Amino acid sequence: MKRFVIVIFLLLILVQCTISQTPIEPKPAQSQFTLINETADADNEEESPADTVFVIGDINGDNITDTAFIDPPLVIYDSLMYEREYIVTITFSCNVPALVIENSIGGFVLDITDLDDDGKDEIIYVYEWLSSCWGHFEVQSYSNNRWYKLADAGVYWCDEVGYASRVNKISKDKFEIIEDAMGDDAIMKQKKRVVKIRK
Ligand SMILES: [Ca+2]
Ligand SMILES: [Ca+2]
Repeated sequence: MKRFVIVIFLLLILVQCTISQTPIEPKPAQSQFTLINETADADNEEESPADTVFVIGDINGDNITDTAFIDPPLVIYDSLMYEREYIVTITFSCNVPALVIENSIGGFVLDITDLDDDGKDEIIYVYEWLSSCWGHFEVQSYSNNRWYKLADAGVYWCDEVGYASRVNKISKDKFEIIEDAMGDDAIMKQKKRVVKIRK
């Protein structure tokens, strides 16, 4: 009888050990989103600082040269996983809010002069594009704690563009912007346009 009790006891220990070593299957994760956001550089080669960091002028009027940083674009997919939108965010080394550019896969920032004599330099954002020789850029100004798009212009960037020379101050509240356009005779022309600054 004593031997039988010992055997039963050992069997119970064996069963307990077997149960404790049985792996617990993890529960499958459930998706909570119909839209998926991700940055676009996941599959791309790593960008160099020259592609994402830009020394610009003094955009906040503290007499210190500022730097702009372009983050990888945010890609927004719809529920069918089609790319619906790209959004670029530009941050700055100084205490200035980020500049958000919609419908852009990326680009670069250039410093231009202070167009309206408020002690803060304006900047140019040049849109990168997927194909074709046509692109565009826009003039942005920081004032009253926000960014203002003052103007934009189309350019034929298969030729040398010279962006900064395309924005020229005329007076305290006006500047001239030069853009490229195809004329009726299919010859490329440059057109000048006067922009009045309104903020
Ligand atoms: Ca500054
Ligand atoms: Ca200014």
